Amino acid sequence: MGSIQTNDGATAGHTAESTRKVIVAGAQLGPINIDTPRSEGIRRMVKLMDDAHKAHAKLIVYPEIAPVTFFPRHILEGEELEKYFEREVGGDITKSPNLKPLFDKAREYKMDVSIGYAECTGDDHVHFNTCIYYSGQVDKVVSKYRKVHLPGTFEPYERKDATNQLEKRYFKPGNLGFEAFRAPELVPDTLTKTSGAQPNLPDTLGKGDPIVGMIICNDRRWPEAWRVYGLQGVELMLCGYNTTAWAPELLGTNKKISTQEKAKAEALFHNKLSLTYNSYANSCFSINVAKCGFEDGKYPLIGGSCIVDCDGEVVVEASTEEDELIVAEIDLGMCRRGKGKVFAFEKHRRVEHYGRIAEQTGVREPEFL
Ligand code: CDV
Repeated sequence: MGSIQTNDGATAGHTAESTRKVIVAGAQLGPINIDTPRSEGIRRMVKLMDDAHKAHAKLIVYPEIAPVTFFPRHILEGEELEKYFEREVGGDITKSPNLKPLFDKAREYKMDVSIGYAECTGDDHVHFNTCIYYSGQVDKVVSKYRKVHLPGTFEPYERKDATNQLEKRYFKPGNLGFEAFRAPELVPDTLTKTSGAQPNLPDTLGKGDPIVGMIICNDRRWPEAWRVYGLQGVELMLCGYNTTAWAPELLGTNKKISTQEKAKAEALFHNKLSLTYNSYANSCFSINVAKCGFEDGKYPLIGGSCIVDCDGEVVVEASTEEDELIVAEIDLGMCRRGKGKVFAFEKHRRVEHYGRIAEQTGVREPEFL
């Protein structure tokens, strides 16, 4: 446990004049079993944060529902279910007793943190699959995202030994949309309101504080989610995931993926395909972080945590299915090329032909001949 992968100290897309370089980290977690105490999960996460601090990272990203086992595979109710959810204290998740040790450390290190957790809201007790962005630079939670695309089923599968994915049962679909936000002071020398600068002018594009977006696991397979962020000029996408490596009921099966080994290879391929293509098509970097390995010795989750650059190339990738830190120095200034040329949306998009994307949910085939 506890290895570190870096991009060999090389700057991904270094340009001498750019001031938008920052060292970032993804904290891949190995399996967390159903009987693993929450405090143990948090201890391992703090250890990875210590390593990220030593590597001079200013941002660390953790997986979906990070500190506990991926409980939506189990049929749970009452206290057995509620115990997996986090609650804000006085409207502040950094004070939740479970997560506080992690945020206390982030405050000490002045490190930005994105972390996924199961959220139970204050008054109305609604459940969401959530992540937040805490800025260690200014000691404040600056954004929250609630997973929009919930995979799986409401009812468990009939076959008793099938692996369930009961996210539709345990969570409401996210109600916060895909709102990009700026990460304060993550890179130096940015334009801000107080300097009197206006965004969206030719000479101020890409010069404010970094524009960040968050998605959770299954969301990464939906180009619509990425494009909504792309339209807000996103430079850095963050994505935590728990992706099963073998679940024929959930994912379907055929000859090509008839064994666990082949199914896992395909799951890893689709993971990378989604992350690399959508990073390229929206000219943004992405930090993508797994919880992985065999939870409870029998539920396989893929690894493949990676940092992808804005040309869709993998900069650094995890090599284990255990706790492992991936680290890269990225240059957000690199995003300008794609945003200004091939994916200059304002020059090339044809929204008059895109109506169906927002008006229609399912498929409607053409009339038969
Ligand atoms: N936690 C997830 O959202 N998992 C899904 C399922 C389909 C494996 C995923 O897209 O990875």
